[in-house]
Amino acid sequence: MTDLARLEAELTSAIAAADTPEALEAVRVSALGKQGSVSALLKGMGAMTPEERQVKGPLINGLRDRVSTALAARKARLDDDALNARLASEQVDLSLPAPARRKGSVHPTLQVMDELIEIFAQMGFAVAEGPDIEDDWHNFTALNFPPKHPAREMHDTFFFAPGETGERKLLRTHTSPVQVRTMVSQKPPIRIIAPGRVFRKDSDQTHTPMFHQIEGLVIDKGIHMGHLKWTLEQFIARFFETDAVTTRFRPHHFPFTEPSAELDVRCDRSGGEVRVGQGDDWLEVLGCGMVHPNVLRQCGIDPDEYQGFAWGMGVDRLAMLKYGPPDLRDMFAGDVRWLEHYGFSAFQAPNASSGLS
Ligand code: 2NL
Repeated sequence: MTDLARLEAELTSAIAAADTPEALEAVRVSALGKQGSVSALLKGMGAMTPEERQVKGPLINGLRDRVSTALAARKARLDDDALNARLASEQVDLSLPAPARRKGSVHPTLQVMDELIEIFAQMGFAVAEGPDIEDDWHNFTALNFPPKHPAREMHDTFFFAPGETGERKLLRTHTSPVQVRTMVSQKPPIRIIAPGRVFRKDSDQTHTPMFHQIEGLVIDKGIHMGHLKWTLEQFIARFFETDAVTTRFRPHHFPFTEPSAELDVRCDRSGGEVRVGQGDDWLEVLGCGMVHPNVLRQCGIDPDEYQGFAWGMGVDRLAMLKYGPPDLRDMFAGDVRWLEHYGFSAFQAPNASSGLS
């Protein structure tokens, strides 16, 4: 038996005998490590005559290749065995009953989302949806945000890396692109609400990088601020379940509406929580306005023929107001104890006959 054949036989049996990853690694180091037996043979080739190297080179390289292959195969086998052992010891019995206390519940945000959808459905609005990943045109340009305008930065947008065409996709910063898509694809009259997740690069006590919005849009002939005021006051009375709603429209600015306003409702904060329908404080509920003629034009609607109003509101904030979870960040922590406390039964979805909440 040649020295090479003997070394190969030794290494092969050492590899087969290694029964832990550590033992196998020790064999690898003893053969292919810096001071390893096979490495020494490879180094030795430098000192050979060309003739000798022509004969021994292929033998040594062949040995190195076979040892590497055997090490890799053994490693795969040991990893497999380790995984199988773990799977066997960590078995989960899926037939076990769930603990009685851990029943699922409906998150306050989605409960309020359902209430809002129910209210507007009764008023004749259809629900429209669109993608979370949007392009610059639907999220900004069509909504009358001028190019490079700081308002784009104000929205703290999450941008994706530019694609092959150089276009940067983004996570929608509001649900308005859903209304844009509706205006582009449908003829007026339009009466829709767009509920959904929106994303802004913002995180502190009162902001989370993902939150929920519902926006609404009405487009028809002869639409004016009176329609906006009546619709939103009706909505607020139903949502806060009181007839005693007093509202206040404060002038505001949005690029996509003109005129624009923020809508406050009269409330009472003296008892620690907010009560709508009494008191002499004000609670900001939503932003709204008449759809800007530039937005109508961008979406292929003639502003001389059609007018519209739109509004938008934060659903998580409304859920906190109505159902009292105090900290916005807890809303998305996924803590089952929190959900047990603030969650709703899935069997009590809001509907017209049994009441909203
Ligand atoms: C807010 C304010 C608002 C809109 C959203 C809108 C959409 C289109 C055209 C015109 Cl397509 N307007 N949406 C209008 C006014 C206010 O949201 O404070 N949201 C949380």
